[in-house]
Amino acid sequence: MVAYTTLLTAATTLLGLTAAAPSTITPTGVIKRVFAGSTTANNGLHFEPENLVAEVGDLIEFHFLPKNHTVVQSSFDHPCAPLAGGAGVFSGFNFAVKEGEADNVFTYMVKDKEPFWFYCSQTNGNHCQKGMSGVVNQKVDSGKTLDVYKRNAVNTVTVQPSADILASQGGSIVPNKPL
Ligand SMILES: *[C@@H]1O[C@H](CO)[C@@H](O)[C@H](O)[C@H]1NC(C)=O
Ligand SMILES: [Cu+2]
Repeated sequence: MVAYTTLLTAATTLLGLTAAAPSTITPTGVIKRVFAGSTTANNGLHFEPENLVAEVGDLIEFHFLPKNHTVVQSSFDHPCAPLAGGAGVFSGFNFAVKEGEADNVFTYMVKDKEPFWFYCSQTNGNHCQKGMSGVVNQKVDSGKTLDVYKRNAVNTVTVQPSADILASQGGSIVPNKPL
């Protein structure tokens, strides 16, 4: 929170918009857990749940099940590719695990009510093309649904968000605490 506020303040100063009110996100305290991988659905290439509704300030917390998955923020228009501009959320390949859950989880805070598309960027087995993607706050009426995203993903080639595959951004890697 502190870093985020500071950044916004710095950007505001830079633009000379001193009158603009500093916008900060108030945490709701709500944590929504998503499991990356699964022993059942879609042969494990799945986020559960994969279609979430969340409020600004909610934390989305990814728990990684076996294999070697990631979470990458995407756009509806370009499935299996990171958000343009390089500022999207990325967990990094930091959660490979053979059984149970990875020792750490990846969390990010919901910043607005716009759809947040995400996919797994594991190319070994083409996870995204096989349906390992999800969305927070999709707009059903727009026709931009997760079903369509998945259909469009089939013929894409996965793009990694950065050359350094461990470099997570836009969220936090924290210990996986038992409930
Ligand atoms: C996880 O997957 C990435 C990308 O395929 C690979 O470079 C990395 O070595 C893998 N890590 C482990 C621990 O298997
Ligand atoms: Cu995956």
